[in-house]
Formats: sequence, structure tokens, C-alpha cells
Amino acid sequence: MDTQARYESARNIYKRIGVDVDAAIDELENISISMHCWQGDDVTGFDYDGPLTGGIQTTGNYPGKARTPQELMDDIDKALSLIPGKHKINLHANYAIFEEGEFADRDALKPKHFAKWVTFAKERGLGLDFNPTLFSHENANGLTLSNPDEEIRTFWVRHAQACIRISEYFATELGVPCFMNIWIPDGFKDIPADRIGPRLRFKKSLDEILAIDYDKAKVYVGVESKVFGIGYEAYTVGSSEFSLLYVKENGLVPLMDNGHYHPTEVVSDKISTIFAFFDHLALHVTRPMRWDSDHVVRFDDETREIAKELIVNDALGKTFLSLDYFDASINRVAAWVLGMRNLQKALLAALLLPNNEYKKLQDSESFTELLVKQEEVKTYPIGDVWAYFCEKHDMPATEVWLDIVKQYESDVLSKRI
Ligand code: RNT
Ligand code: ZN
Repeated sequence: MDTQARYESARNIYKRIGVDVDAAIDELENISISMHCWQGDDVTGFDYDGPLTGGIQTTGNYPGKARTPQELMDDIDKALSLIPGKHKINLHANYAIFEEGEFADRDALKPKHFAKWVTFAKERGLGLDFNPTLFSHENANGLTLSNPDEEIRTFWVRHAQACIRISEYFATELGVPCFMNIWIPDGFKDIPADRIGPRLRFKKSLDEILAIDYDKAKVYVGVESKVFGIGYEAYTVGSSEFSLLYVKENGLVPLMDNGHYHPTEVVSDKISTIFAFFDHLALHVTRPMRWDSDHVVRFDDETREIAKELIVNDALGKTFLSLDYFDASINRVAAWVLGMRNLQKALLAALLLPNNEYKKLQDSESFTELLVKQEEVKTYPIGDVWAYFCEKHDMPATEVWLDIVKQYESDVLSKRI
């Protein structure tokens, strides 16, 4: 059966349970996901020679990582050529591109250091999101925005302010709002003597950062919380409560990374609470395995449940969706493509649920029927709908995309030694 016939058959099957497949495809068409640039080079960036710090870790040494801006852009292009839809690229400040012999420290970064990224995005019709980089730097060997040393603390305040200006430049140039996420690694390995001091300093730093004038319709600022980092097991300054309360009080956006909570907590259960209180949410979709390990996103239960909550909460237009993982043990282009496509598939699966009917079953306490229906729908022909969506975008619908990545690996990546 060809793709069109499979699609029509699937349309009839879904119609029987009240799902409009064409409408689901139209919705999926409009969902843009911010693809994190840092999967391409293991979070190395271009402005610093030292190790990755901040309590995060890439493991593996698969050959072929991008070493220059051009290589990273080429790899992003290859990945995007296998991902249906129009998306965004999520940059970190340490991906600044300097001219020969030029260097600007993090507190002196200017829009011009990202001009090449803007050109790249413009040529491809992509939006850009941004992140200050408060790690992998001489001033980030201990606390950053919560540092008791004023020189270090204010260095990072200036850095984050510079990043707001760069975010505004992105939004202005591209005509797409920029989401700027503040994440600090600050924390302690062992039981702190003083928990409130660093938090009050972080609060003060955020106040100072946000005191600069910027266009709130162009730049949405978020704060990402975290429960622990490697070497910061006992305490993080930007805990969940701290971040949520700060963003609530200051009209910012909460960012939830699903690797940043205690292992039995799930972000899928938190989304509805956010929308009971906020207009916007930002997500880092990732896959924690036993810890915040940042494995490639799979089409698994929690990713699907997150997607379902976004649909049921009518939150698509209000959520900044980004990926955040960095696996250095497999082909990095494949890692991007797979994670992006899996999140899209999870969203499609959620769009293909008769969610209104399920709500009614819950409200009428028809829990047996709800359970049975939720389970039976799992083997409905989503693959036929996905194949149609991919073909519509001239993209391979199945794992054959890996052959293209493998070809790129032998032609390009394997020559990077
Ligand atoms: C770290 C956070 C943060 C980083 C990126 C590189 O635990 O998840 O989002 O992964 O900023
Ligand atoms: Zn994250």
C-alpha cells in the first residue's frame, strides 16, 4: 500500500473514535521545536579551551564532533534536512563567533558576535533562542550569580545582561520572539552552612539583570531549576521552589527540564499546575536515566505524557519547546534527528487522542472504559499518519534516514581527526 492509501485507511480508523487526522497534521505542522546546538559538539562551544564544568557531563567519544562554527552549522543543516517542519535553533553564549584574532569575554559579548548565526537562521527561515553560559569559564569554578565575591557575581550579571541584548537582536532580526533561559550551576557538594545567603544573592543578581530595559514582546526570559549536579549533590541555589517563586513574582517564564527533579517526580504532572498560574511555560525535553544523564529523547511513556499534557492544556502556543541532551557516544547528527522526530511523534500521538471524550469519561467516573480506551489506542496506526506527514515534507518516514546520516559520516564526519 502506498503512503496515501495507508493515510486514508488510518483516517477512517481514527474517525471511528472521533479523531480528525487532517486537523492533527495541521497542528503538528505549526509546532516548532528549538533544537539545541550543543548536541553537535558536546557543549564545547568556541570561546574556551578548558573542560566542561557546571556539574554537567557528556560521556563517550564518538568520532566526528563539530570543531568549528562551520562544521557545527553543516551538521545542523544535515540534521534539519531529516526533520520535518520549521523549527528554531537554541544557542548558548559560548557559541559566539569571533573574527580572526578577536576575543570578547562573556561580559563583553555583543550582538555582532552572533551575526553569523543570524545570517544562518535568516537563510533558513529559523528562529533563534538563547542561553547565557554560566559554566566552562575561569569565573565559574565556584558560584556564579550567587557568588559572595562581588567581582565574580557582577561579572555574571553583566554577562546575562549582554545576553538579553543579544536575544533582543535575534528577535528583531528574525521577527520571531527569542526565549532566553537562565540556568546557573551554583550549588554545593555537601551540606551547606548557609542555604539562604546564596539564594538571596542569586535573587539580587536576577533583579539586577532584569533591571535593564528590553522589549518583553521580543525576549521572554526564563529561569531553569535543578535539584542537583555532579559535584553539587547536596544543594542547588536555583531549586525548583526558588525558580518558580522568582519567575512568578517577576513575570518571567518557568523552565522545566525533565531531568531536574527527584527521580519519581514527572514533569508531565507539573504542566497543568503551571498553566493554572502562568501564561507561558518552557520545557527542556530530555531523558534522564537514573540521574540527569541527558540521553537522547525516546518515544517513551513520559515524553508522550508530556506531549499529551501540552495538548490537553491547550498549551501549544504558550510553550517554548526545546530539547536538551548531549550524548557523545553515538553519531551526534543522528542524536539530533532522532530526538526531534521522537518529540514530534509524541506530539502527533497526543494530537491523535480523543482527549475530549477521555475527559468526559474521567468526569463521569467511567474509569474502566477510560483505561481500556487509553490502552487500545496505543496500537492504532500512528505510523501511517507519521509516514504521510514525513512524505508531505519530502522526508524519509522510517529509519532509512540513518543511511543518509551514515553517508554523511563517511563523507564528512569521519574526516574530522
Ligand atoms: C543543565 C541544564 C542546562 C544545560 C544547558 C547546556 O543541567 O539542563 O539546560 O543542559 O544549558
Ligand atoms: Zn536543561
